[in-house]
Amino acid sequence: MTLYAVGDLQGCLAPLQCLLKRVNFNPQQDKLWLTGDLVNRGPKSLETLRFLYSIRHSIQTVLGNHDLHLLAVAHNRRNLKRSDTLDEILRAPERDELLDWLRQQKLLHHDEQRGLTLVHAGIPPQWSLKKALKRAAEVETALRDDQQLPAYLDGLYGNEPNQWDKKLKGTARLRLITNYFTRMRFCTAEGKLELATKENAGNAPAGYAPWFSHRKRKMRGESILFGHWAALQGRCDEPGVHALDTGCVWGGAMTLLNLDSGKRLSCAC
Ligand SMILES: [Mn+2]
Repeated sequence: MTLYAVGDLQGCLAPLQCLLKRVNFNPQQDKLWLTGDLVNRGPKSLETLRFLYSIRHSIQTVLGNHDLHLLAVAHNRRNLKRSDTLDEILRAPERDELLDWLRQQKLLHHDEQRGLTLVHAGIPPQWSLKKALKRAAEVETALRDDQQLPAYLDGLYGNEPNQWDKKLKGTARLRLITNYFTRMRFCTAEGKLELATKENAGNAPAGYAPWFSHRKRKMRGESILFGHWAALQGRCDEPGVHALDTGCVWGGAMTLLNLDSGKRLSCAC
């Protein structure tokens, strides 16, 4: 059994299949982790989701902002944007099966045995692993609950509140937790978010730094796999923190990390 992790797919199926072929991926034996943003912007969102669903027992994914956007559109809480490539999923005969599977997925996955944590965007510096898992579970519960889901998806969009306060309640609380795990790039040491800047780690807005670079970050030293931040081009100097989004959908490449050997492979997009 070999464990692999791959960065954001965004509906790019051919480079994923190129990578899996190159490592001889065997769904009966091997395991694939995905950093989320499985769909949108790319050419094959439906086929990508179908393929992942077909090997669902061999994969572990977390949800990214684009996956949550798909759920918001599918549940009629949001309209499609012009750049979205999600309509083929919405029209698919098995859309309910695919979308039900998607909403069962986590925001944060931790493998105790391997000491590895998987997340789409990042984990804010002020949270320990224990806190982060607890906060992620609040959102995961809302996603799975038919009663809570519409209000959660309605409240999903927006950049405020931008700073954690344990007294936060309801949709504002869930929105901020979601923004940390699925949209964060830059923040302060206390976890105040700046969501407008998408450039590389060297171009931090004044007073902010990449989430993984804060010296007093609670999870420092623990291994984290993340995607979302294409401008990093897979580079992250922080020990144990692995950036896997190499901007496939933007003309870059897709990156696969073999977690047993530490080797990276990429296929062009
Ligand atoms: Mn993303």
